This record gives sequence, C-alpha cells and structure tokens, in this order.
Amino acid sequence: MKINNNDLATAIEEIKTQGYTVIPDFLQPAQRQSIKVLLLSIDGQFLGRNNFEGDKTERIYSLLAYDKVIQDIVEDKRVMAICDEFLEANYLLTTSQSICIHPGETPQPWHADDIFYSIPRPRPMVGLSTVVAVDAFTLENGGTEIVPGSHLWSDDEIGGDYREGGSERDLAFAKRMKSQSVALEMPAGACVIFAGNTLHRGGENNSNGPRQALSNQYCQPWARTIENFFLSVPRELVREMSPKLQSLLGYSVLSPFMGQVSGSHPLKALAPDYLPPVSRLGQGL
Ligand SMILES: O=C(O)CCC(=O)C(=O)O
Repeated sequence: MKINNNDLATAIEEIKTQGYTVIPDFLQPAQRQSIKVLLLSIDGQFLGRNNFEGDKTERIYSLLAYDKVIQDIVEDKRVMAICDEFLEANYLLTTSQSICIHPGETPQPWHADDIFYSIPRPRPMVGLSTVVAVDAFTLENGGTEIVPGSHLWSDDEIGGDYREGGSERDLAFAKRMKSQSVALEMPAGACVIFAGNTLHRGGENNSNGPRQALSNQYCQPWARTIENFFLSVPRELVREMSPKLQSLLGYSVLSPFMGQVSGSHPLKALAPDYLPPVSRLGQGL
C-alpha cells in the first residue's frame, strides 16, 4: 500500500525503529475544511480540567459520533493497515477527540498514551495513536513533541513515575526529555502515527492563534478503552456505521468470546428490537 511517497513497509519500519511515522498529506483539503466547519459548529466550552488535558486546551471527546468525516478518518485504510501490523485482530478505538491548544497554553506533561496499562516496560505497545494536524504544527503553536526511540525504553531508563509534578526529579526528567525530543513541524492535513508506548506531549502555544488537531487512538482488543463508547455513541448512530467502525467501537469479540453480551455476539445488541435476556424476564418474551 502506498502512503504518500513512502510505502506501508517504510511507515511500519519507522514505527518499529523510532516509534513514529508521519504521513504529510493525510487529509484531503475538502476533509480538512469539513473538519474545521464541524469543530466550529460544536457548541460548548470543553476546556481541560487539569494540567494534562490543559487549562487552555479544548477537547471534544467521542468526536466520531459528530460527523461522518471523522468516522472516515477513524477507519482510514492507511491507519488500519498499520493497526493490523501492530495490534491483534478486532483491535478497538480507545479515544476519538479533537485537541485545540489555545495561545498561552503551557506544555503538556511528557507521557505515553498507553501508560494506563500497568505492564512493566520494555514491552510491546498496547495502543497506537494518531494526531492529525488540522492547523499546521509549528515550533510556536504547540505541535506535538516526541522522543524518538523512547518506545523501547524500560521503566528504569525512563526513571520512574513521569506523569507530572514539580519535584527536582520530575523537572530533571522533563529537561532530559526536552533535549532528546523533536518538535513536529507538520503542514495542515499531516498526521503522525506513533506507538502507544512512545513518550510525547502537546507543546506550548506561544503563537497568536489556536492549534487545532484531532487524535484517534486504538488499543489491543483485550485492553480497557479510555472512552466508553457504549455509553457515548448512541446505538442508532452505531447501526448506521460500517462493520469496521462497529467492530472498532466494541461490537466485536476477542476470540472466542471476550466482549460477548449475555452469551451472544455484541452485534446482536444493535438490532432495533434487542432486549437483554434479563429484561425479558416476566414479560412473556
Ligand atoms: O496535542 C498533542 O499534540 C498531543 C496530545 C497528547 O499527547 C494527549 O493528549 O495525550
């Protein structure tokens, strides 16, 4: 499969060796335009509630539920081909969100997206993340910063709990990460795809304008997802989605039966007249 000028094999090799790869012209111009219109149309202030989400950063979760244009990006064939390489069959979408970093935002704490899974490092990735530049990422506006090769590091090489904090050790860690990182300068429409165990962060926005991005992330079919899509994406919407999207949202099983619903395949729960067996009790059904 061709991914811009590179082939799929090159992208996979880059993720294996450096922890990430960039697809420069990932979005078609019309797609990017639709995303901009969509994000402007979603009412509400979704400012972050902590330093990780970002006090001056807006996030809209379960983004794929808002529009088909996001759904198409979630199941983009190039991304799926890379997920197929690194994740087990029936992998899941773990989050789908927009990330708009506003002027004045400070850098995010360094982290790996699959930090939640308490499996000692070094270890294979549990997830695979994408960050799509809806606006161009520059050195000034908070483009993603990434530490090449950090997906291979052990817990000892990282140096303990690295999530956040102002202790001397945390500050020394942040300084070391900064010196080893690259700030991704990407044209609008580009996408970085990285292993879930690669250290990275959203950068600080010292520009005058917002830095809009979106991030779809995927995980192993046996891992708990960051977002609970069963509750956030109405079933009537899921019914209209492609089989691949339904599978990504958890209407699938890890063979032979993880994810089953009262002994049945979860797709059966999408039928309009579906009632869980327990609800049929006493109803003569
Ligand atoms: O916004 C970015 O560039 C990265 C954000 C990120 O890493 C996260 O929120 O987990």
